[in-house]
Amino acid sequence: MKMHLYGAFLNLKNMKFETIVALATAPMKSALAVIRVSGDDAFEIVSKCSSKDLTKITKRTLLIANIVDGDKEIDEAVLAVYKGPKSFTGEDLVEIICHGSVLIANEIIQLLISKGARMATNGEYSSRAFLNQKIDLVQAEAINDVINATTAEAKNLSILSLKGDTSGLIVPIKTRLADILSLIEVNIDYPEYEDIEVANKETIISTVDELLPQIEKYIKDGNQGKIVKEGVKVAIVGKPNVGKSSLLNALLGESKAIVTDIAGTTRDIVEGEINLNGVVLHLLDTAGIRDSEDKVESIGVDKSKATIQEADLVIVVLDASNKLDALDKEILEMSKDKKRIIVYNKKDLININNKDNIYISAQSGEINSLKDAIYKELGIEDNVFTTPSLNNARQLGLLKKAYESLKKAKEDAEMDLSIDLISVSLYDAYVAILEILGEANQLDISKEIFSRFCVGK
Ligand SMILES: Nc1nc2c(ncn2[C@@H]2O[C@H](COP(=O)(O)OP(=O)(O)OP(=O)(O)O)[C@@H](O)[C@H]2O)c(=O)[nH]1
Ligand SMILES: [Mg+2]
Repeated sequence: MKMHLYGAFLNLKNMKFETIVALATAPMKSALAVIRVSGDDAFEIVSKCSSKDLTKITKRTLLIANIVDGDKEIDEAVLAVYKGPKSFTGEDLVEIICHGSVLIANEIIQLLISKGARMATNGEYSSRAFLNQKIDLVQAEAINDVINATTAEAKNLSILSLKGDTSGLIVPIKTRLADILSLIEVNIDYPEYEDIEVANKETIISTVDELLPQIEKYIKDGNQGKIVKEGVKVAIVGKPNVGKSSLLNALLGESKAIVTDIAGTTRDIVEGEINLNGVVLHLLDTAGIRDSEDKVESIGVDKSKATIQEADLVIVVLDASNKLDALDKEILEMSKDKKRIIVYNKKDLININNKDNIYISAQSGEINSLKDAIYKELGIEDNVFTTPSLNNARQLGLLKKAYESLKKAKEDAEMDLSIDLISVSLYDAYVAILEILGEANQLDISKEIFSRFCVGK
C-alpha cells in the first residue's frame, strides 16, 4: 500500500489573491480608523487613491499621504505599507490610518472598491495568513479567541496559542508519526534495502506507548483550558422555595431574580454570569420543579428539567430546615448522572450536625463553602492558566481521534495483523494531527472556521 504522506498539501504558488479591503477598527466615531487593503494589487490600488506612489516600495514603509478621488481630497492619512511576504497576510498589505469618522472610512473603502478592491469576507485576512503559511490553524483560531476573550485568564491562554506555543506541543508527535510511517512505507516499497531500519510490530507498539500518554495529557489540559476559555454552564435546580433565586442573587451580588416566599415564583430561566477565580460561570436559575396545574409554571418546570441535561454542572439546592421529601429525591434522581453539587440552604434555621454536607445561607450571602466546592468540582489545576492547550472543540475532537487511532494501531499490532493494516490507523492518527495544524488538505474546515471571524480580521 502506497501512502502519499506529503501529497496532501495545497499548491499555493500559482494562486492569485484578489485585493480585499475592510475596516479593521470598530465602525464608530473615534480618534482614528484603520482600513486594511491586502492582495496582489494592493499597492497599485492604494496608489490610485492617494498622493503617493507605492508601486516601487520594496520594504516596510510608513508614509503620510492625501487620500484623493481624482481632484477631490477625502482625508489626510498615514499609510503603513508592508511588502509581502513580510506582512500579516503574507501579501502586499497597506493599512490606511485615517481620521476616525465612519463617513470618511466608508468613503475611502468605496473609493478602493471602485479602483479594483473587493470587500473582505469574515476572517479573510487571517485566512490568507493561514493560506500563505504565515500562521497555522491553531494560531488563526487564537486570533479570534484573543479578541473574544472576556477574562484576562482566557486572553492569556489564547495569547500562548497565538505565539505558536500550543502548535509546538504537537509538532514532535507529528514528526514521530511521519518518521514511523515513512519507515513502514520504505520497508513495504523497497524490501530489498537491507540497510534500512525495519518498522516491526515492536517498534510500532513502543512508539504508540510513547505517544498515547502525551496525547492523553493534552486532552486533559485541553478540557481544562476549554473551561478557562469558555466558562461553564451551571444550573441551579431544586423544588420550589428552597432558595434557588436567592442563591443566584447571592452569587451575582445583585438582586437579579425575584425572590418571594410563594412557591413557584420563578417561571422562566434567569441568567447571570460571575468570574470565579478566573473561570466564568454562566449561571441559570430555574423554576422550582414540581407537578403543577398551572400552564405557565409547568412549561417552566419542563425548561428546568431540560436545563439539568444541558448544564456542565448542576447545583441541587435542598432546604436544610426540612426533611428530604419525595420531590427532593426525584430531583436528585434526575440529576444523578450529571456533574453536580448538592447544597443545603437556610443553614441559619438549623443547628448543623453533618460536616460532610455543604451548608449555606443564600439569604444572608453566606455561600463561600459552595463557591469553594464549585471550583473544586471544576478540577482546575493552578498551571492551567499558563499551560498552552489545544482547547476548542475542533482541536479536542481531532486529538481524541488521534488517540483512538493510535490505540487501534496498538491493538492491531498486538493481534499480529499485517504491518500495512496497522499503518492505516497510524496514518489516521497522523492526518488528525495534521488537521489540527491545518496542514492536511482541508480547505472546507478552514472556511468553516474563518466564517466565524468578523470582517477586517
Ligand atoms: N431563612 C432563610 N430563608 C431563605 C434563605 N434563602 C432563601 N430564603 C427564603 O426562602 C423563600 C424562597 O426563596 P427563593 O429564592 O424565591 O426560592 P426559589 O427556590 O427560587 O423558589 P421558586 O422560584 O419558587 O422555585 C424566600 O422567602 C427567601 O427569603 C436562607 O438562606 N435562609
Ligand atoms: Mg426562584
